[in-house]
Amino acid sequence: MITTVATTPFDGQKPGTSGLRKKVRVFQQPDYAENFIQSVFDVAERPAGSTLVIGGDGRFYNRTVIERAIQMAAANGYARVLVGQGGILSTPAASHVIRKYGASGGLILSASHNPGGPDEDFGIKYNIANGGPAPEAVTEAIYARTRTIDRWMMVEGEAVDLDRIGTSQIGAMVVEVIDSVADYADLMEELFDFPAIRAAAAQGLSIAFDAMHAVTGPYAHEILERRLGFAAGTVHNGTPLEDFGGHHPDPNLVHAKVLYDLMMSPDAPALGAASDGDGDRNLIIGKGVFITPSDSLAMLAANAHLAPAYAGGLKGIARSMPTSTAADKVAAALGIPAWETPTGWKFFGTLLDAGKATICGEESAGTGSDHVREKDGLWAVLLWLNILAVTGKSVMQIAKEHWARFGRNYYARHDYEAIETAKANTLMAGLEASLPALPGQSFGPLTVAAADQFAYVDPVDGSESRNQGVRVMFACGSRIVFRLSGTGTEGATLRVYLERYERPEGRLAEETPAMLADLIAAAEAIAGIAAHTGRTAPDVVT
Ligand code: G16
Repeated sequence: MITTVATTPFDGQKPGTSGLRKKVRVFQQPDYAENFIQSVFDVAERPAGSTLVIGGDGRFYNRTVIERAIQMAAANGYARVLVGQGGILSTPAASHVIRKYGASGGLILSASHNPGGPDEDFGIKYNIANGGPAPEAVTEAIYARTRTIDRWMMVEGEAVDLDRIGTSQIGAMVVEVIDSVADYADLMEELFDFPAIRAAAAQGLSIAFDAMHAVTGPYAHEILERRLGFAAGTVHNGTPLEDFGGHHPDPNLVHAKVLYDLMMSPDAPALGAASDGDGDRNLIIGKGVFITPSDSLAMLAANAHLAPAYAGGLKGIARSMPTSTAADKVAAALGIPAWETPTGWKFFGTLLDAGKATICGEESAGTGSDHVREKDGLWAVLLWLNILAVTGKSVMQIAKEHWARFGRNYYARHDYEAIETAKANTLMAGLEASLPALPGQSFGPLTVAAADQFAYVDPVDGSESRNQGVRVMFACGSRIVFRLSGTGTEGATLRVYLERYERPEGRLAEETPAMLADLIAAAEAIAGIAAHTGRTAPDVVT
């Protein structure tokens, strides 16, 4: 029997860069999660007989929302729900399951790399039938619906046992609890040269993988230790915990410091890697060398042909605007298109669907390909392992050879977190107002060649996205980008992206902070970060 519950709209249910992210306490308000999910169901394209995929990263409040989402799906006419065992599905695994089983979409419960627990963060995102994040037209429609919603619907029934694989029924709807890992692990086995990696592992190729007590633990245990034969203990922090052990499941040099220190020590394995809360991000560190996400994208693209799935070549490479231009140089050398999109994986969907790009990546530690429609942390790790196994080279060798061929893009992102929103908006407005006067001005040795606010017209569907970040381009090819994050849950986060290009005959083996010092000073002079925010140093440098 369908129960209809009267409700009233909540302010601020606008999906950000990647779904609706708020504090758990916000989600715990009566009707809060229900209003959002009902709004998704009210606007989503879902023909009669549709299947819905549900899964999450295992964080606190996951199970509560999954149970409610299943009851609501039954009342809203879905024929079938596929849910990961224990409520667990990594974001890329959910994308794969949506595609493999022809679902009309999926709900992924995650706040990604944000911390978890009763006082921390939670999130809900909706992915469409191609397996990718809902595009802006859909998220706008969901948001519009949240502002007028007056009821949500559910079917009450026996709670589904999320821990037991099998099929049950709620009303007319079938609920299948599926193995969270198997489909995804099979897909990885199709893409990569598992025999070559297995052979290299047997001969001493080693990896330390930090799952950060988040969702990739079970996936990494299965793929790295069981299917590829890396030693037991290869996977660190491999049990998903509701609060990620009290840490931020954010694979960067701050939150994965233990891994970084290991990789800089004499005992380092060949590859150090980590993934985030929901398994879509990756961190790559070689013995004695950190590979920036922008460089990793470029190096993976340059060597992708070594993996069976990409042996026939790439159709194109796409990167988000703030990501360094290292990948563009690879695309040029391969004679394929390089696409520059706004921040947000959702912008890659049309390019991948249209066959215009095969590999995509972002500075925010995301890399992936057309095998799913999300970025994929373990995919990147496996492609690196495939390359190491087939070439027999070290990460350091691959990086040095890459820079010697394409030049090196020194790169860093400076984050100023939890700034008062009004102050952050004033800073950005000031920057925008200063744009027309910037070209020709000099900051130390740097002269501004052009400055603009990035806007994008999707080459496939023609949709337009404005105000995607302020770009300041210098005559020497260096660049600073300023934008406000769309994923924070507290105040505003200012991101300042700094990039300096050195040609193959230039200085390729310097320390990044020294190479970026002039750009850091210019960023302060141009944006007045200290004056606007009172901050004299970033909270996080990645
Ligand atoms: C999300 C998006 C990414 C984006 C990142 C950072 O990643 O999926 O496309 O690059 O946020 O976005 P922002 O700079 O707006 O904070 P995730 O891993 O958090 O889902």
